Amino acid sequence: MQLHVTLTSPYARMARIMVLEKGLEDRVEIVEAQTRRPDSPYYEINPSGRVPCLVRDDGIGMEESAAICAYLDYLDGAPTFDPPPDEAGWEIRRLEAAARSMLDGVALWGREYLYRSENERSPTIIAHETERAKRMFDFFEAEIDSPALRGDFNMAQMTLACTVLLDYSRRGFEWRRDCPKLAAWADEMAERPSIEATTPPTAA
Ligand SMILES: N[C@@H](CCC(=O)N[C@@H](CS)C(=O)NCC(=O)O)C(=O)O
Repeated sequence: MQLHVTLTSPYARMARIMVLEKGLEDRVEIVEAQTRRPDSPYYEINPSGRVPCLVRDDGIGMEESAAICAYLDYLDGAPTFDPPPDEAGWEIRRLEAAARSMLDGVALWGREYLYRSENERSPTIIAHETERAKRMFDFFEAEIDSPALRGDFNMAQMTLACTVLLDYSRRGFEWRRDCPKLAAWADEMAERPSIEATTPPTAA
């Protein structure tokens, strides 16, 4: 199988983390895709142009980090990341959904800085996403002692870690002082081998 990624994408990072968590390094080749380029050969593999995209052993490509993580988790027939349909499982799903919602916002916000020159940036989008991010960092500061975020590693933790461990310095955004519990949690998460091994080479 081939997993197409960029090393800076937090969504692709989740799929890369899952490969490591499930010990699939021998079965899944990591391939760096050329995204956001006119006529990139990657568009033949994934017409949306987004990463991650998993080209399975049957040759079929599938995108979307959550779907790829679930697929990889089920490959060995012994999934460990699928939350049970009980109170604890719904708590994991609730917090995963909130973290993904937060990530969707900060990813959009980051693109204003990564792909647009200063005179092209939208102050309206930046202001909206900055406020959303502030609310979501405060939300997770309040939720961080939930058993779903403190227990066995799961999709809520993976999604939140890939979100808060982005580099916010380019945007001049400092959240650690106001969210000390979340900051300590993020520091612990950063030491997990699968998370450490997938640290982006540059700011994302
Ligand atoms: N919902 C998708 C989001 C994937 C996504 O937005 N990936 C970005 C990188 S962070 C991308 O590939 N962008 C390239 C493009 O938009 O052309 C997922 O969870 O996989």
